[in-house]
Amino acid sequence: MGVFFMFGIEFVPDLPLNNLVNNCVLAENHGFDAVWITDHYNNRNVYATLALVAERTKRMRIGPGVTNAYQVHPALTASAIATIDDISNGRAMLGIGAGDRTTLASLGIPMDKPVAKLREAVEVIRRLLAGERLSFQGDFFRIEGAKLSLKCSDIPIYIGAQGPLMLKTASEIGDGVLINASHPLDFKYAIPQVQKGSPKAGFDIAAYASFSVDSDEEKAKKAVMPVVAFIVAGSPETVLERHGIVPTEADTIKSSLAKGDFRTAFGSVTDPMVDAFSIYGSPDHCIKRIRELHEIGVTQVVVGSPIGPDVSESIKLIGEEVIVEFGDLGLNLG
Ligand code: F42
Repeated sequence: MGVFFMFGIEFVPDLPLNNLVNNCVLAENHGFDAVWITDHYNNRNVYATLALVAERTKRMRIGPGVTNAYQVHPALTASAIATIDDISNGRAMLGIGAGDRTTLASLGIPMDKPVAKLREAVEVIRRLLAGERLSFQGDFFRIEGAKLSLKCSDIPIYIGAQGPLMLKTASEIGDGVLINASHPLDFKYAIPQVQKGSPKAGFDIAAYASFSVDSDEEKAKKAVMPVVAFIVAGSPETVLERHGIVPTEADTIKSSLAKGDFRTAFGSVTDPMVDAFSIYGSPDHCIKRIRELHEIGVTQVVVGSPIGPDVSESIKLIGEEVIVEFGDLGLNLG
């Protein structure tokens, strides 16, 4: 069981940024410790977004959750995150993963050897961030005498991971892992995989969870159903089976989404699906779920989309009724 506990929050920069930045400030004022901004080329750029967040916040850690080494060369990632660290007075953290297979395919980038490539990328990033003049001859990256012109703090690197090999690797190369899941069963599977590697002391196991809180449980559920539909459609069969969801139910959602028939897709989301793929409901119910995760070994809960039916109100509710319940567990921002 972890000795510390953090609350993170995730935002997708898919709308004008004013609202997102205001919600980051609100989250900071309501006790959140970290903000993760998702990285997809079709949304607003993740580092431009983080620069605005850095300017307006004072305490929270901030970082991309997650970038990848297929679209961005690790030297550029090192430079970008060092810049965010500079602007934020040492509050940067870096989330990096394999990348989204569908997005990469749409850009014509094959996802070859994702684990090995990520391992190299993280080594390059760490050595550049440490101020080294780097010459590196890897299988994927060849670097001759590269050096950053700016110094930065010791930036924690988190690995986005779901697969067994990536989970194990995360604990070998990372300071933490961001696991896209919400249910204890998924962490009962994932945490032993992480432990097969070599997690250092203070290694942070983060549940990157789909979250929806409201005092009205039905409203919370309704808000999370579209997100759950996409999660079900994108989940491998092994994960569906783990939660007792039969493939045909998932197929209906998948084919409806593919046709753009959102009414059928969202209407086909069942209660067991919502329970498996989100933390939703009243603050009390969410507290219960978070405690279960903490008991299994989760040390950070990242409150992810949709957050709630009214994002700002839900942030306040989480701060006032959920985060306060975990004050006794302390905090270690490293
Ligand atoms: N993706 C994005 O594009 N943008 C985001 O903002 C984002 C956020 C995010 C947050 C948390 C999180 O957990 C994931 C997130 N992702 C985001 C998705 C992320 O980029 C990955 O797509 C996702 O984490 C899936 O990764 P995975 O751990 O399932 O790894 C994949 C690649 C996988 O198949 N892993 C297998 C495994 O067992 O872990 C490895 C299979 C494999 O390729 N093995 C190789 C082989 O050749 O067979 C051998 C190993 C090698 O590479 O050398």
